[in-house]
Amino acid sequence: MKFLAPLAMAIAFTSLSAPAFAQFQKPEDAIKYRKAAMTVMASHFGRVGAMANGRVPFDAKVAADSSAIVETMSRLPWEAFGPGTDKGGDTRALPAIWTEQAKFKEGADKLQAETAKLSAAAKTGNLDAVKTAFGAVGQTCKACHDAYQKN
Ligand code: ASC
Repeated sequence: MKFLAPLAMAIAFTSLSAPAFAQFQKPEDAIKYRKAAMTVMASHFGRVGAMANGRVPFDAKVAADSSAIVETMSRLPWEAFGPGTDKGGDTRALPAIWTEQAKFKEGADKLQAETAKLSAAAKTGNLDAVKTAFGAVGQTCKACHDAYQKN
C-alpha cells in the first residue's frame, strides 16, 4: 500500500493549493454545501437559544458542545459563495453578496468572532455569559440575513 502515499499526498496538495471554491463542481453543489452548514449551525444555535431563553433547563455540557459546533460551522459557508454561485440552485442569497464582497466578509468575520466568544462563554458554564454571547451572535446572524438574504 506504500505506493499509494505519494498519490494521496498529491491529491491532498492539489486540493489545498487550488482556490477554495474549486472543490465544488457546479454552483448547485456550493449552494447545497453552504445551506447545509447554515442548517447545522442554526440547529445547534437553537439548542443554545432554548437554554439562553429559559425554554429548557440549562445543561452546561450541551451548551458547550453545541456552541463549539456553532463556532466550527461559522467558518464553513464562506468559501461556498464563490464567483458564479449566485444562481444555479435553490438559494435566497442576494446579489449584494457578490457586489459588496468586503462588507460581506466583514459580516462573516464578525460571525466567527462572536461565535468564538459564545463557545468560550459556554465552556465557563456560566448561563449569564452564555445569554450575553448568544444575543450578540443572534444580532450578527440577523444583520447579515437582513442585508444579504431574500425574505
Ligand atoms: C437562528 C437562526 C437564524 C438566527 C437569526 C437571529 O437561530 O436560524 O437565522 O438565529 O434568526 O436573529
